[in-house]
Amino acid sequence: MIVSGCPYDCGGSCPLAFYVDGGEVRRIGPFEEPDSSEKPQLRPCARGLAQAQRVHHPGRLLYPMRRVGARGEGRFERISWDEALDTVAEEMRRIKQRYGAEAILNLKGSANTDGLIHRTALMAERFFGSVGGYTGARGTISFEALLFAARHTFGFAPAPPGPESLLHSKLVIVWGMNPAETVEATNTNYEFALARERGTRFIFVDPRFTDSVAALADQWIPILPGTDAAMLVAMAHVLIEENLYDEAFLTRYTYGFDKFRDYCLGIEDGIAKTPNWAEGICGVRAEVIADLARTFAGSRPADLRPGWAPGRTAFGEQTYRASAALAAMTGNIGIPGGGPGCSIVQNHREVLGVSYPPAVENPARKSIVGWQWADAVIKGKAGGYPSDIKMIYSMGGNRLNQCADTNSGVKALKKVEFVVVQDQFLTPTARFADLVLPVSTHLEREDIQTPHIHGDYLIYNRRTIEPRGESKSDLEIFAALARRLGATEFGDRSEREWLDILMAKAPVTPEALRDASVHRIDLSKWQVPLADFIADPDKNPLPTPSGKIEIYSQALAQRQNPGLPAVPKYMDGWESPSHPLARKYPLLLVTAHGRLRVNSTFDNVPWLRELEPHAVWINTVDAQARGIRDGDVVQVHNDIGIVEITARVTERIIPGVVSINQGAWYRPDERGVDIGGCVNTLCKDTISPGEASATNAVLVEVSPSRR
Ligand SMILES: Nc1nc2c(c(=O)[nH]1)N[C@H]1C(S)=C(S)[C@@H](COP(=O)(O)OP(=O)(O)OC[C@H]3O[C@@H](n4cnc5c(=O)[nH]c(N)nc54)[C@H](O)[C@@H]3O)O[C@H]1N2
Ligand SMILES: Nc1nc2c(c(=O)[nH]1)N[C@H]1C(S)=C(S)[C@@H](COP(=O)(O)OP(=O)(O)OC[C@H]3O[C@@H](n4cnc5c(=O)[nH]c(N)nc54)[C@H](O)[C@@H]3O)O[C@H]1N2
Ligand SMILES: [Mo]
Repeated sequence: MIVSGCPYDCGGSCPLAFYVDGGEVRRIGPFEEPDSSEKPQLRPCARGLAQAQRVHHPGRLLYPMRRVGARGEGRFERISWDEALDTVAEEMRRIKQRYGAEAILNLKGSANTDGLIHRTALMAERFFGSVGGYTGARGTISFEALLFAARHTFGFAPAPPGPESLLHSKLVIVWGMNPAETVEATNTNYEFALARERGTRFIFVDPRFTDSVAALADQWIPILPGTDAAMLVAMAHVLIEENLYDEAFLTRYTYGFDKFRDYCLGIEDGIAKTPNWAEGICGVRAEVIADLARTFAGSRPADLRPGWAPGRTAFGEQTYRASAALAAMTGNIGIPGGGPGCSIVQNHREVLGVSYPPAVENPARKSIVGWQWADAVIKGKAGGYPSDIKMIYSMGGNRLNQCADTNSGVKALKKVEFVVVQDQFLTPTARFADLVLPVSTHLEREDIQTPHIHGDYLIYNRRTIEPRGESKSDLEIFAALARRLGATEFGDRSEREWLDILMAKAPVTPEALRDASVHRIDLSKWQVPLADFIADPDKNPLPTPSGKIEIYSQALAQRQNPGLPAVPKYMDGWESPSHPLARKYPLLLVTAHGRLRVNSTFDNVPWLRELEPHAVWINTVDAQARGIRDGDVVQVHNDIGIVEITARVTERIIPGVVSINQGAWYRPDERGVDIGGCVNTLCKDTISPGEASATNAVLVEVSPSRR
């Protein structure tokens, strides 16, 4: 038995016991920490336990390969590593000389998020920075809207309340979050269940009756996606009208509440944001909205906890600006059991005494919004983007599949002069490569991993099996390329040398951690975000212009962008039921993260596919109106694409909304219909004013398949 970790980008971070025989992983189980009686087990999920089928999958890329057919056709021939690396280095040199370094797009992905050495996105930036520069893909597709709102409200992004804080909550409002399926941290779901067992009330606001709702909810409030800000400002209206807000808290800790009050009451624009007003937008009955506002105000301490999905909508920022305002109005910020209403992953690397390899700046200083890469490639400088991309280097991501508008992604991949993909599988993106470089998995190399949310532990990633075929780690590949390109800044260190450097300040040595597998630290000090500020706001001001929680953001006021108002506001998205397009495409699509995959990773694992068919959820009312029965093959379509998929007719989603989990592999057939069921065939690449990807609340129609 060999203990190692699972560093994928699912939010969790788990140690696992691997039973290896004959050089192959035969069985995987959970890891029991010998002296962790006080701590709950870091319990792995189905994906972690099924990963032997991924690592030993017959489709693993084993050798470098060169394209032989047309681009995208998927035909390749095996070549040697020397030839592959020489070709990549030559192409990079040629493109840089001819067009400048900015013509190379670093299309990094989030594959390995927890590894210190092998964290894919950081390694790609280090490599491309050290070899002369690139056009970067900026932003965090997961939660850009939340980050934007947090920075303008608190000056930084607070962590979510820790598990010990949660036990004090009388009420948790889980808003667009599904921890029973979509992992936040390894044990979030367990922590919620524990709090509930001890008496905390849970209310879920989600268009879907998710497994989390089934397991944890005292109440389920279904809502139309993309309209959360309307419901939140209506709740604020109730608190104001019924004088249920904490005036003393607002005076001491916040800035500009009066302007938000004026907006809610309609003093600013003549429209009072009453529950009746909101009902017409978000589909939640006015009494339910008013009740929720009163319950929230009457249940202190309460944690209003929005997930990240509501932010991946047209004006996603407003949800979190509004939820933070509500958390402040109810005096729930900085107290045990409360919450800031707007929080984000927190990696406790400093407390754990570990670091990443040093960053290398991008000498070309050019970047595009990461999820608009295809549009940027197609339109280039003439379309207002900062560079004309001639080469795409995709590493640790499957961005054709994972960014909105796959059909335009195909055009972009066909347009450039050279495409390199560095992956473990021939993904939809890799099919378009001119050169494919096979990468080893985390089980075939060594690293340390830290969870990115409230992780009070380090895990040693042991090499469990030998690299499959001729696959190499990203570190080896980039180091070999850096040598060929004469770049020294990337460094030519072994994994062991890196570990000594990155763990120099850690409480354990790499050897001791390797023996123990997991090392825990005490995070009890970090349970209550913003506690210091609340304890003494003069001594510990926030990094906002006023030093306080900015319900009215001075920085946003200066920007004078109507899409980014200074106080939280509801604005009608460009894909909403009131949009003219809704006459043609009347259903709103949500694209959640499911239990079968980590984004598009694991989509090819048979055991996981057996758990649940990939399907579109559609309400019985909507299905009947279209002559669709459960199990029928249907087409989900709009102006940019068509997905063919099985219908799951269910009451678990509200009428007017359909849902397809993101991450299934794009597979267009000869008609141009995506029979793989990739949601991004339907999502548009339009971004929110704060640059968030808007892949939730997308207008579509569902029709019986004409086949
Ligand atoms: N199992 C698993 N876990 C994962 C991942 C994975 O792929 N698989 N991916 C990880 C990653 S990269 C990320 S960024 C996070 C994502 O974490 P989240 O963004 O929180 O997760 P989602 O599953 O997209 O959405 C959560 C819930 O929000 C609902 N929802 C969608 N749109 C709206 C809306 O407009 N309003 C409201 N109120 N609800 C809405 C969905 O129905 C869903 O039930 O998850 C991480 N965890
Ligand atoms: N419609 C819609 N689209 C979405 C989302 C949504 O909610 N809705 N969510 C978005 C979110 S939050 C995210 S984070 C993105 C994720 O999108 P991506 O960052 O593209 O992540 P994955 O799809 O998991 O692709 C990771 C790829 O890296 C490969 N890989 C795994 N380990 C390694 C490694 O060590 N090295 C290398 N070189 N490759 C490796 C895997 O085989 C896989 O092909 O998707 C986004 N796309
Ligand atoms: Mo993400």
